[in-house]
Amino acid sequence: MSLKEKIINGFKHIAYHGENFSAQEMIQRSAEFYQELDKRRTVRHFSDKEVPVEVIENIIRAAGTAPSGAHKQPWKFCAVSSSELKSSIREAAEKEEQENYNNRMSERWLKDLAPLGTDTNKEFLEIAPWLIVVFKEAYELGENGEKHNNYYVNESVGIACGMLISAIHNAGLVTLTHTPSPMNFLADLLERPKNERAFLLLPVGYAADNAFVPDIQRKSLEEIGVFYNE
Ligand code: IYR
Repeated sequence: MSLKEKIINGFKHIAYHGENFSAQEMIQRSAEFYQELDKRRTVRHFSDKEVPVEVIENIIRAAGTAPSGAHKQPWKFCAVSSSELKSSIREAAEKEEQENYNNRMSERWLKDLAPLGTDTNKEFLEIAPWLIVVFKEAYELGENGEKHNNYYVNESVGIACGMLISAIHNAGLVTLTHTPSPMNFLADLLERPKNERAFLLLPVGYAADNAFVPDIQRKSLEEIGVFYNE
C-alpha cells in the first residue's frame, strides 16, 4: 500500500497523483490549449449585457488557484457591478489618464501606443457589467493590526492575474488590463484596508457586437522560445 500522507516539519503532506497522459495525448491537449488561448484578444469595446455573478465568482476562484510566495495568497479581487461605483471609478481613472496622455507619457510612449488606438476616454469602465479590481497585499495584517511579511507579491499577483484573464477568456468573455496609474484612487473608492494596493483593473463582459481590435501579430515560437537540447 502506498503512503497517503506524511509529516514534514510538523506539517501534513498528502500524496499527489498527476494525470499521467500519454505523450500523444499531451501533445494534443497542449496544442488545443494553446489554440484556445491564442483566440484571446484584449478588447476595449464592451456590450452592457449582464453576466451572472456566478461566472465572476468562478473566475475569481480560478485566479485564487495561482501559486504564491510561501502560499500567502497576497491578493484580493473586488468585483464591482454597482453603476454608481463604476461611474466614480471612470471619473477618477479618466482624470489620471488625461494627465498621463497630456503630460506624463513621453512622445516615444505615445508613439508605441498609437497602433492600439487607446485614448483618455474610458467609457468601458461604465459599460462593462463588471469591473474586477485586483489588489495586492503588500503585507499581511494580523489580528491586532501587526504587519506580517508577504513574499514575491508582484510575481504572485501577476501570475494570479494571468490565470484570471485565462478564466475570463474560457468563459467566453473579454477583458483588458487597464492600469490608470497612479491607481491609489481605487483603494479609496473601494475602502480597502491599508495593506492593500491596487494592482490591475479589469472590465469584464461580452464584446460589443461592433467591436474592433488592432491587427497585431504575436511573436513566433522561434522568437520567444530558446531550447538547449542534448
Ligand atoms: N494606462 C493608459 C495608457 C496605456 C499604456 C499602455 I503600456 C498600454 O498598453 C495601453 C494603455 C490607458 O489605459 O489608456
